[in-house]
Amino acid sequence: MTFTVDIALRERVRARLLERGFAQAGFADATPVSDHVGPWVAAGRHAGMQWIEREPERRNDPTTLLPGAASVICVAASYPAQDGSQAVAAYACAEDYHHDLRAALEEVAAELRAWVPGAGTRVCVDSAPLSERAFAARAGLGWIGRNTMLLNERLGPWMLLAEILVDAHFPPDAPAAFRCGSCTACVDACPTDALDGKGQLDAGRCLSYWSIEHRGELPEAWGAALGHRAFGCDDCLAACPFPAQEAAPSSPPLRPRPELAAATPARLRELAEASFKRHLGSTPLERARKGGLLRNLSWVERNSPAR
Ligand code: B12
Ligand code: SF4
Ligand code: SF4
Repeated sequence: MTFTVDIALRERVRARLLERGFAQAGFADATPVSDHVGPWVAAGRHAGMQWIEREPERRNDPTTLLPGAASVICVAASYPAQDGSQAVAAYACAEDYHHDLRAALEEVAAELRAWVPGAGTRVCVDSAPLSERAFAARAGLGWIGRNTMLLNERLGPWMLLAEILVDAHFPPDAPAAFRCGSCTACVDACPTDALDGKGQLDAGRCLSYWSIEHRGELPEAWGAALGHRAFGCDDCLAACPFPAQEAAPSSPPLRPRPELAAATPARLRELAEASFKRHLGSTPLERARKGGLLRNLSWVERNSPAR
């Protein structure tokens, strides 16, 4: 039988997550969300990301990750916005969030288990096969915009998502309303027409995919399309009118490295060649590995030799 938690305890957990530095925390029922990933994969929009082909329906159902999961506790960690002109995307200018967000969530999950004796938890940070944006939307952290990002008025799209799955039932929060209105700024700003305007992204046309996920050489057209981008792309985030005011600074579980936001391609090459592992191995750039970053930098240098 699933244990049901009262509102006072829910608010205690939320308060702890906010104290621990998350910008937002929300609660969603763990019943499956409708399958968006399956049709997306079937349409071939996942490009070369074969890992997402494996049981895409698992991503909708948290009980495949934690048997008996009844609630998904969703958190957002905010990070400083960039204007899209940088070589490294904003989220990657911090120590690898997988490690630091996980450590902060494990700490709160242990407290939760002490408050709800017998409860089981599982922490998920990006790499778990879970539709993080769909559950974050259900938990009221924001809405899914035309750039497919989870965003809200206060932080815009500049936040990373993570979750604690729990087999106790917490009273859920209300989902946020869709607030994009008639805006299409992100769709118009995408340099490669990767967004269809109806909330679908074609990874095979996305510079974030080509610079981070694609393995091997870049086809000529996509290397040239990278322009100045050595890792990731923020154009469809930077174009967004949200947040209307200055976004929140980094949530404490993220440890920003300002020198990465300011790094020129030449400096990135220097760091990667001196010791990728030591200088960049603890940041999200690790995902592209040394070879992927140097491959991208060669294109960036070719595309804009003056930088
Ligand atoms: C694969 C992946 C990518 C791929 C594909 C991106 C994509 N749009 O699908 C690539 C490599 C291109 C990519 C790029 C980026 N990514 Co990425 N990525 C993922 C990953 C691992 C899986 C996403 C996935 O399943 N995609 C398939 C689509 C079909 O599913 P989906 O993302 O869940 O979103 C759809 C459904 O949720 C559906 N939906 C479901 N329920 C509902 C409910 C409502 C009301 C609505 C309207 C829609 C809806 O609509 C969504 C849009 O199609 C997630 C982590 C995770 N485990 O979820 C991170 C994740 C989505 N990425 C993230 C980030 C930060 C980025 C980049 C900004 C990095 C960068 N600067 O380069 C870019 C942004 C590009 C963009 N506009 O999406 C963050 C996004 C945080 C946020 N605020 O939304 C995530 C959540 C990682 C994290 N833990 O924080 N990413
Ligand atoms: S990340 Fe860049 S290439 Fe990908 S959809 Fe957004 S603007 Fe387009
Ligand atoms: S740029 Fe406009 S359409 Fe795109 S996510 Fe932001 S508000 Fe929504």
